[in-house]
Amino acid sequence: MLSFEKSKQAFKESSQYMPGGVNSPVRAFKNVGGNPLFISKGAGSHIFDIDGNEFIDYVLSWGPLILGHADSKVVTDLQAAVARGTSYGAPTVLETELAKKIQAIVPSLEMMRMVSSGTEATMSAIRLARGYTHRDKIVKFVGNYHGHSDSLLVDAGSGVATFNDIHEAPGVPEDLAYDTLTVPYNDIEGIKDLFAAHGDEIACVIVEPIAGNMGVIPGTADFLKTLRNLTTQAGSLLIFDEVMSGFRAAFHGAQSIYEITPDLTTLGKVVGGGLPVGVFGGRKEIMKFITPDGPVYHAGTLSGNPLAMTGGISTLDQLDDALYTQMVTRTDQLTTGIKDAAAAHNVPITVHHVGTMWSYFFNPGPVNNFEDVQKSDVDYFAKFFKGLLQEGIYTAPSQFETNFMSSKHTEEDIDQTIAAFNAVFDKIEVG
Ligand code: HOZ
Repeated sequence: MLSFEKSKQAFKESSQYMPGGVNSPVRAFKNVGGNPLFISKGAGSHIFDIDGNEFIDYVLSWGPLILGHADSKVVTDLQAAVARGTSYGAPTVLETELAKKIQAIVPSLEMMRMVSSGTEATMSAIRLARGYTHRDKIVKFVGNYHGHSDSLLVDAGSGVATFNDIHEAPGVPEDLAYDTLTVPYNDIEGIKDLFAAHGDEIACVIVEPIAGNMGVIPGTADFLKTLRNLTTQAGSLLIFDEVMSGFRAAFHGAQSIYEITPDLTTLGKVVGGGLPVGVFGGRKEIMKFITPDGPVYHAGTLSGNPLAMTGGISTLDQLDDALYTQMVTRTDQLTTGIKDAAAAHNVPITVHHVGTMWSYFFNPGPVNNFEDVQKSDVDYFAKFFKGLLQEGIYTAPSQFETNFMSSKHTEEDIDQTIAAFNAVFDKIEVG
């Protein structure tokens, strides 16, 4: 048995200073057994905790680390950047350099703004959509998560789904929640009905085209096309939240898979290479509504921070189609191995993967929306998660999150992970 004694002590101490002992709730492991590991370092596909345990890491900082931990070029570039100063509060050419790279990969971002988190990106995109259309209502989908700003916490996935009743959002003014309309994910008739009733009041529809905050659930092509058509007809904006799926579902994002051009896109995670970065951008005429060109306010002391820009540039510089082929092949191998292991042990499972994103539900499926995810056996998930930890595998500590693959995961890592799944299925019986 691995010992987590030092992590336990560290958690006891951190709990005196931070609610739940953490700075972001899912990290607390509360729903899977309540003792998070405190990490001392990461290297490639592996992380190490303060007890000296080593794990193959599929959380990868919740997505950003597509090149694994402490990639040598990213580290060298950051070391050089930090020596030139950490922040200036004035423009640098690094911001334009990163913007050009992003635009080359995701061309629908004709103009963009850099921010410091995915939450800021989605919050700012929503304000822009409201300012541009002069409408207040927004539409989101049940179990999609777009960060923790007030308007977007309604019926949200991720930590909200992990710990709370998603229909409750204490602290969010009722008047604000009133303007957020929700529909089940992948529900074509539901969104058509909503537009029939409220189309001319809707500023925007925001959607995770590949949902990743209730496990991985791809939007169907018909569903996403319907969103494009309805928003165009109603004069509303379509926002693709690609904070998670950007550079992950495919090199050029989920929008390249579906061949749909949203009006606005939000990015985060990979775009900062492990530093705090978010981006919102899209059609030039809409982005021109942002201050100082236009009337919709947006600002940030650390927006476009030189270290954050360097992390993003250094990461995007190293991505190419060949690397994606390698990562997607490994993801295919792993998810096939997990399905086979579950089948050999008669465990009902649904495994989803898109590009470098993957997750599994202890649920015979199909899993197409939040209601389906809720049918999963979360008690077995919690036991299974702890079993995997004992086998040296670090996965997302919630049924409502996604696992990731990095360029540093090796065939050996994959084989070891599949062996671990088999070992845990041997030890922990379902039901
Ligand atoms: N909301 C993030 C995953 N969807 C979790 C962030 C974190 O805890 O670091």
